[in-house]
Amino acid sequence: MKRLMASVCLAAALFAAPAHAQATKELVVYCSVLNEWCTLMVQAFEKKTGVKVTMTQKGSGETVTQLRAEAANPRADIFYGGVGDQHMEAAEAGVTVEYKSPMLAELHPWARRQAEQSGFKSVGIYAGALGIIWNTEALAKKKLAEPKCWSDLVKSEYKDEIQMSNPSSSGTAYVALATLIQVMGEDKAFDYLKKLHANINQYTRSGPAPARNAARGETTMGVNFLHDGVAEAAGGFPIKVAAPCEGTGYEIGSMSIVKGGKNPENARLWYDWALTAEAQNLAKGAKSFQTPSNMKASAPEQMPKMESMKLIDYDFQKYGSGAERKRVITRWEKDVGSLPK
Ligand code: S7P
Repeated sequence: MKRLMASVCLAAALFAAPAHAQATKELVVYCSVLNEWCTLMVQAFEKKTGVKVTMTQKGSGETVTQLRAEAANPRADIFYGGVGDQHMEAAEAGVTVEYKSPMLAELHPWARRQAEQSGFKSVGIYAGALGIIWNTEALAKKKLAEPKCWSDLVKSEYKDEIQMSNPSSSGTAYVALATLIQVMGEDKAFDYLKKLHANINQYTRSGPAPARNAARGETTMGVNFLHDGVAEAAGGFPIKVAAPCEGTGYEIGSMSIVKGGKNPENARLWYDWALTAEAQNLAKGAKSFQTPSNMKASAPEQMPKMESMKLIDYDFQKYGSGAERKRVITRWEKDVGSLPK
């Protein structure tokens, strides 16, 4: 009996011991930064680790919807990038898992706060402020003044000149709603959004789309994260950006590990590496100019300087809650989205 037990234990040890050696060589990343940045990250990680990455790029709003839908049979290992509120929502919905990376100590306090507030189910990888972007040539041709404030965007001369994304699909647009509510108070913000509706030519599905469309002359102005406008300017398009004079909100772009992913070891490998200065320095090579969360990463020259803007004390805990998000978006759909044009 003793001998039998010994051989059972030995067999168990043999199967358990090579867990590391048995680690998969694959990783599935749902990536919510711009496609060029996602691709650079994947190439660099594959080169460094030999792990084969399957990457799908989608905005953060759509990614959270997908992660929820796949919860019973998760396909992804990592949710990389995208608006922090959406990562908070994913954490609350139980589709991501807690992980305390040894890299946390190298991060700015705002990135660590995102980790703490999500119960360590996500972490900040970049920050970026929301604002107004415009096509300088289109504006000059139409003899319109440069917008500087939220209040400018509702002026009648800007009728049909503005795009913003749709909060039902876009995390960026949700940050815009939450920002306006925090700047103006909720009822005034909704009055404002109704007036703004008259000047909107399209609510786009994805957050960066208004900047892309303005760059190509398909709209004159957009409500965007400022770095999305700067990315187009760096691509040679006539785009300028402004942080609204009344004050503006910002995102803590984040990252999370998906619960039930098939490659948890590689997920942690990606997570730790993505928090290094080396990985974060790749962003500027893809014309992504957010503020990096690693204190040792170099700030790109084109990066919108958040310290020179009037930033609100954005309540990430409140606006990251699924219930609040649902309430605000439902009100927007009812009071604003359903209005005739
Ligand atoms: O990388 C550009 C960027 O604007 O896209 C992210 C996000 O996926 C936008 O999601 P939505 O399409 O749902 O608005 C932002 O985090 C990031 O700054």
